[in-house]
Amino acid sequence: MPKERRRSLREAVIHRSSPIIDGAGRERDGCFSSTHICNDSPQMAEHSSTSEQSGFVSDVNLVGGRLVPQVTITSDGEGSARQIELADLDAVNGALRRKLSNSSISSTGSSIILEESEDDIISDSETKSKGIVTLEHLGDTVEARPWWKLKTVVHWPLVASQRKRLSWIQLAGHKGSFKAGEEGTVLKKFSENERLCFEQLSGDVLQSFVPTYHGVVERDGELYLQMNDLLTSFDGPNVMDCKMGMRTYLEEELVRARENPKLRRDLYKKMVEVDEQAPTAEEHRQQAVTKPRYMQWRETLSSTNTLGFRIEGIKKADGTCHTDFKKTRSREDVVQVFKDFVCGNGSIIGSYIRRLQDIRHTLKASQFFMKHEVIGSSLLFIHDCTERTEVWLIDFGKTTALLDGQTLDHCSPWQEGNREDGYLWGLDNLLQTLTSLTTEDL
Ligand code: I3P
Repeated sequence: MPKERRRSLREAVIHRSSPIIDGAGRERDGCFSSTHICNDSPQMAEHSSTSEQSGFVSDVNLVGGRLVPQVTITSDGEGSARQIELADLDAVNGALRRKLSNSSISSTGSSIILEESEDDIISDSETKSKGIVTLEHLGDTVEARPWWKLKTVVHWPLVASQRKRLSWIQLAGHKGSFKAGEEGTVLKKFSENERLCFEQLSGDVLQSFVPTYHGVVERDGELYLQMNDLLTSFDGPNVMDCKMGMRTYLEEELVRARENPKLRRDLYKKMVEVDEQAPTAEEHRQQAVTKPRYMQWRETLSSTNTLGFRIEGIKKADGTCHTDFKKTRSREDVVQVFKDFVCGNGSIIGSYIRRLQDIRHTLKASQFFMKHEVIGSSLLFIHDCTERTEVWLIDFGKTTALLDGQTLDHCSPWQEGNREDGYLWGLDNLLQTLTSLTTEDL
């Protein structure tokens, strides 16, 4: 599918019910086109003849059996980020959500669609792997700031010739999802799930443990969530991303996957890179696996299933970046990684434990936490040479509200339907693991 076509398919759709306000509080016109229900298929660029025969259905248009309007945004040209009012987003009727998984727990069946990867709000040129990415910074004051960071993205110090280019190290998540924001902030690609979470976290006891949220902004025709850069106040930060929970996919993803199974070649390739023996004979033959199959394999390979968390990536102050923790599974493996991360400094471990205890205490009191299935969210550990430490809750793209009246304890075993995520169980295991470290010879 041509690039332009794919881009228009993933573009957001907003029914304009109120004006867009620019930074100076003036009403702006011509920013958004009118709403339309788009029946184009947003699926992968390539798909097999099988999928053509089976006539696949657009899962952006049909999310969980509901029709989802697409949003068309027309940029009004250059520019810096503009604040988007809540009313504009409300008009989307809760439908503009980051597309979640669209594959199947079964890797067999004639109606399974074969696809390379899932492109949703991620632009065509952006891939979804981890590693170094270079982003254009649009501001003028980059050189004044030694570090930029949000969530799982960390940048290298600038050299003179790179004044306005930032090299970022992405420890986890979708590459290409971030842009530098105004001073001290970063922009993350818009996700309705995540926006709702930030809105609902406002006023919740957990608020002080998540990055300060500054609302939705539009830049170059794309929507972003603006939030504080967590690294600005650190002097050469060391950063670790720990993905929490015993499960990394939503129940909703499983349901959708059953309804519309797809095979993914990219996930097969990632699987084989780690372990050639991992795919079944059938998967080898198809050279593809379904997303739930891949996600479940990742969970058993790492400590997600056994400990309720896993280490996704580390960036150290010396510039080294490590993202190969797919096989870090046992408690001993985790201990070793933490030891290396803090360079054997027991005082830093002690501070991390205290902060995690605060987080645990607050989670137990949080209405938000009680009423959400928290999937794919991470704890971001940060410390520097002054032994300053912080731990933040980040990444709510797959954190989803429960039905009215339903609550989770975040400890009970998961059975499909109960939506338990094992977050607190994982946090307790993490606390125990770190506590064992302080009693060991560091
Ligand atoms: C990715 C990881 C992400 C997931 C992504 C996977 O695997 O599990 O959490 O994104 O799915 O490819 P890995 O860590 O091995 O690279 P979501 O959590 O958003 O589903 P994707 O390829 O469909 O983006």
